[in-house]
Amino acid sequence: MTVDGANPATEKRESPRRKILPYGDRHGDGMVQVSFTLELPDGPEAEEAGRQVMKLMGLTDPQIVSSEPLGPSFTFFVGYGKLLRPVDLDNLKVAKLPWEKLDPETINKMVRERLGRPIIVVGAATGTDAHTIGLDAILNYKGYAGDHGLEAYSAFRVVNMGSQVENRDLVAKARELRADAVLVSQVVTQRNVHISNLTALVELLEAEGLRDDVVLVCGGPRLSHALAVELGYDAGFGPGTKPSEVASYLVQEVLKRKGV
Ligand code: B12
Repeated sequence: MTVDGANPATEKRESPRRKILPYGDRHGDGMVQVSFTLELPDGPEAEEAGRQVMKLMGLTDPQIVSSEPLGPSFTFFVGYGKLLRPVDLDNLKVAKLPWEKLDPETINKMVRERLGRPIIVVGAATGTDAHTIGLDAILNYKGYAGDHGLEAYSAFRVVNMGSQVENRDLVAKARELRADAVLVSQVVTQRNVHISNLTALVELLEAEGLRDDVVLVCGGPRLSHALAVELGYDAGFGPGTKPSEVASYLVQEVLKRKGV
């Protein structure tokens, strides 16, 4: 039997639908691992509540395999359960990013030959956000996961303002340097603070008449291109982003806007 209940021996289809279940230790077993915290002291009641959480997630045969007290009134759980509703691969809508991945030599050459000066990039982690590692991974020479940051390219002049930068200071710096691109990092997302910070920046750039002069990019572990566009950004980059992906996007977008 296949995961959608069809018996391949007796049923023939012109083009079978491609469906998939999570893999635990054999094809189609649907096993998943989840982890979460409940605001309950560790004990039998918390464990039963944990199993209920997993049932509410649509998992069958929920098992709590680890429960660890987090102080006197919270418990952290790890559970295993089965997901029996498959993902229909033929119905997936996959957002394709509207830019192409380029290698660093091509990026440097394009900017040298078509713009004749480096692209000016100003970056910051804004608001109260003190996380700099993600922004540095994209901007600093050293880069991330063996991929050099924008500072390593002759195509970019990078000003990294660091963390806890006020939106007004970032906008002032972008104006002073006549930046081509503004890059913002938002890592903390508690109470949707990233949404309010990012929205306030767009509003400020618009109020200052600068929004159309810069390519506006945001990034962070809970950001996506779709969310960024919804918030009024030109592009957004999520977890695991490599600097060369950002470099590829920036060079294509800046050169397109300059018409060169
Ligand atoms: C290191 C760290 C810290 C360090 C930061 C040091 C530093 N200089 O950055 C310190 C100790 C200071 C810290 C403090 C806090 N932290 Co902290 N921290 C982390 C930790 C462990 C790692 C983050 C990290 O560096 N990841 C590695 C980088 C490379 O990944 P990244 O940030 O996702 O960046 C990549 C992409 O997202 C993207 N990207 C990111 N930014 C940008 C920007 C652009 C323009 C682009 C294109 C791409 C891009 O590209 C990067 C490379 O791929 C995470 C937990 C975790 N494992 O993720 C918690 C975490 C982020 N912290 C958290 C919290 C809550 C805090 C504090 C509020 C704790 C507290 N109560 O004081 C404070 C915040 C203080 C503040 N005012 O901001 C939470 C955030 C929860 C949430 N959803 O909001 C996390 C998730 C921990 C947790 N599970 O609770 N933290």
